[in-house]
Amino acid sequence: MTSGETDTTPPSSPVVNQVGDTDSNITGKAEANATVYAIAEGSEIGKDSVSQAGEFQLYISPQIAGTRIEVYAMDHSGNVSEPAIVIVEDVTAPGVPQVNNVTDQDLTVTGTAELNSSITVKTGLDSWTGKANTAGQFSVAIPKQQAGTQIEVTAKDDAGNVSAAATVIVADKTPPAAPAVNKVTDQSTAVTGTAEKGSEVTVKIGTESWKGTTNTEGHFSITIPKQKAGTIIEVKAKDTAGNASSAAKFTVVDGTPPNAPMVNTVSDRNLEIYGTAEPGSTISVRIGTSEIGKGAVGESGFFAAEIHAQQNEGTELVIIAFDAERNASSPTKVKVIKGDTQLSKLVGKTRYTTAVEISKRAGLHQIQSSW
Ligand SMILES: [Ca+2]
Ligand SMILES: [Ca+2]
Ligand SMILES: [Ca+2]
Repeated sequence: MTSGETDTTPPSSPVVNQVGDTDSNITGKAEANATVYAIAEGSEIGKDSVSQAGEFQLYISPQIAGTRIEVYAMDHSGNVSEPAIVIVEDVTAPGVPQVNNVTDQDLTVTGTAELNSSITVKTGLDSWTGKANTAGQFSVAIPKQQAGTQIEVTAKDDAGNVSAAATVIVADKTPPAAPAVNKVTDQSTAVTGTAEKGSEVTVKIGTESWKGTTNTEGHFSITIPKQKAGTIIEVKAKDTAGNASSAAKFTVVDGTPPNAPMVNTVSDRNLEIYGTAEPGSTISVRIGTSEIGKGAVGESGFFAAEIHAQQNEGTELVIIAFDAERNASSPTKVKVIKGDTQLSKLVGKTRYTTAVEISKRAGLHQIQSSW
């Protein structure tokens, strides 16, 4: 510019570098020694002098992404360039999403994140996506996850900036299955069975209870005092998250064998074996292991077990009582003796037969001559 001449030529438009929404300056190139200023929404937001080398750096407070900034250059004569237009870029990642608790029963991951952001839910190699609504709420459908699974949730804005991940661990809300319990008899001093590995098992009888823990294979054995047959026992398992199973309910069974039967003398003329045993039990008469007769024991405890044939003198009979649970008594062994011929002669006499019957059923071995 020569002195005396009036400069009426405006500078060319500045060349402006991209501006991000975190930037606190605008840089670029413009006519040397000009002044550059930036205008956003009608207000000046910054101003700088261009260096001899034609470079500028004007300070601004960071602008919201999408803001349109016009940058002008003005020379010493007050000529103003056409504006350079720059739209503030979104370079800010959304904040970490807030994620609600997720349980192993849930089919969604819910929470809040940056409005309209895209949500990614990730477990290991699997991922599912959704979108935050205009209020920032999201609900992303997922398949049920196992308790303890780590879930990562990120939000991505439209510019592709991804938030840091929120991490949640899937909580256990699933109760264990009811324990499988082995038979408990009135002889048992422990309740045994299987339940969920690592669960706590409680045995409840009336108002009392006993606790134990399953081992790594799920087995448990909980010591209890002996219970009467017919007692109701309930067994529950509780996982480490405190979820309790339904109760396995069962009855203590009779595991006590009857006492060995008391058996009257048996002669080679007998077709019935008489004696006493546990009321309600069943009598089996055997030779060796083969059954030759049986009978029921009445309420009074007496029995008359029919055998299918008279046995020879010297034959060893084995008499066993079984209770309703088929618990077997120890065997009573009797040897068949020679019958009393005198008595057998008199069998026809009603009075005598009656007396014999009464005596036999009373468990007497000898007939008293009371007639
Ligand atoms: Ca952003
Ligand atoms: Ca569980
Ligand atoms: Ca019994």
